[in-house]
Amino acid sequence: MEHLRIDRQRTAARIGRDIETLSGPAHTRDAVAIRRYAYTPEYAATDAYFARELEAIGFTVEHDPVGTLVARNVPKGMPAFGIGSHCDSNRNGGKWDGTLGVVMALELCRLNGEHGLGLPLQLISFLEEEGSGFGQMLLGSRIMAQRATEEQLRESMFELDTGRPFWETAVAAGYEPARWRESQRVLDGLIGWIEPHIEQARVLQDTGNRVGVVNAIAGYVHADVHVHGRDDHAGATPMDFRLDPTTVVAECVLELERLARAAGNATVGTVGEIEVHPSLINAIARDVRFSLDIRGPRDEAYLGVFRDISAFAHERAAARGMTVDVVERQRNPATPMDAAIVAALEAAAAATGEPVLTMHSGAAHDTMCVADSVPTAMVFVPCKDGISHSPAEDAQPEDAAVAVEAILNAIRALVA
Ligand code: HGY
Ligand code: MN
Ligand code: MN
Repeated sequence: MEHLRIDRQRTAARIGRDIETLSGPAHTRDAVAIRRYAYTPEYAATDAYFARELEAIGFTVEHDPVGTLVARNVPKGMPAFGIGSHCDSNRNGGKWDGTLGVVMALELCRLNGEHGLGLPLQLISFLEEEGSGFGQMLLGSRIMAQRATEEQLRESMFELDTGRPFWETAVAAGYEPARWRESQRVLDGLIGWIEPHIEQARVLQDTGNRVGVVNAIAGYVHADVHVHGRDDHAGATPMDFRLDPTTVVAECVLELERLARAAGNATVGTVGEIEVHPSLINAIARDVRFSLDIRGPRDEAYLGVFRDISAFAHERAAARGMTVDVVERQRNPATPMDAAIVAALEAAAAATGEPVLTMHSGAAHDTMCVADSVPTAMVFVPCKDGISHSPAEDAQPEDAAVAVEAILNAIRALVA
């Protein structure tokens, strides 16, 4: 099949315009970072932007029972090729993470019409990929892949801003979480899925490549460690009489670093959240909660780190006369991409004439959940110095345009 060369300048300009629009004040709850998440006006404004743009080019737009956007140019259940990502953001987010993927998918839908390709397409913009609303990453795609239970959805997920249960918040926003199981039907009939995304690391930049073809996504485990001590006077309590939970946290943070390094295999461990109660300068803490985010391309390696740091926390707390609870939030296994889709992307990306690299993703993506039932792969766009989950995140629409051309041609080959 002849490679279709698109007008990359026009595509880059449209992508740049979409990204700038979606970085405006109506689309973020923060003046510096991009901050938008499920069931907020800013998220609704962004979702509505995509719905309008897609309806304007003849797509029907719906939402699954919890609010994931689904747009089609063919009737439900008919074979289609899936494209998309997420447009919610990290609470300290940048313009590009997730949103660029949905914008690129929208641009693919535009080009499909303009070039009269007639490709059957289904665009998905997943709810709550970042977990910024409820602390639950990949929530929309886990619901679609049925990687959550009704009990979890009803009982153990709470809005970070208000403490309100997820279920109640979804209902108040006009959705029907009771029908959450029907969300899996969205994936029916999909012959493949490609998620465009910024790399969120600096391999493409440092190796001079313009397109990344992702062949595997690292797995992860998320958990909270609650250390229980005793609140006491900071001045009057002698050092020997203290049950200070912050000492256990300090030892665990350094031990996690040691364990992750020792595990090798690109294993990483992060303590991103530390919550001290009562958090007063002149009071010894009573309780401290800290988060664990442990990942890697080999499940046994990072899960081994999770096992060892949990044991370490218990051992160090006991040695200091305190107790610990380790509560797992969720886990998603390391996920290989589909070889045929990876090969089609490699061929199409090579045909763009730009340098291409096949690589794995250290970041998690909704594609991990789609992969259960649909052949999947991802395409990375370089991002400046690998910075992400930061307002300093930056990427080039011109690079995204090359990736769009590659994906369009790969889908043409896969659907033919
Ligand atoms: O954290 C992640 O891997 C994703 O960016 N939410
Ligand atoms: Mn993302
Ligand atoms: Mn992210």
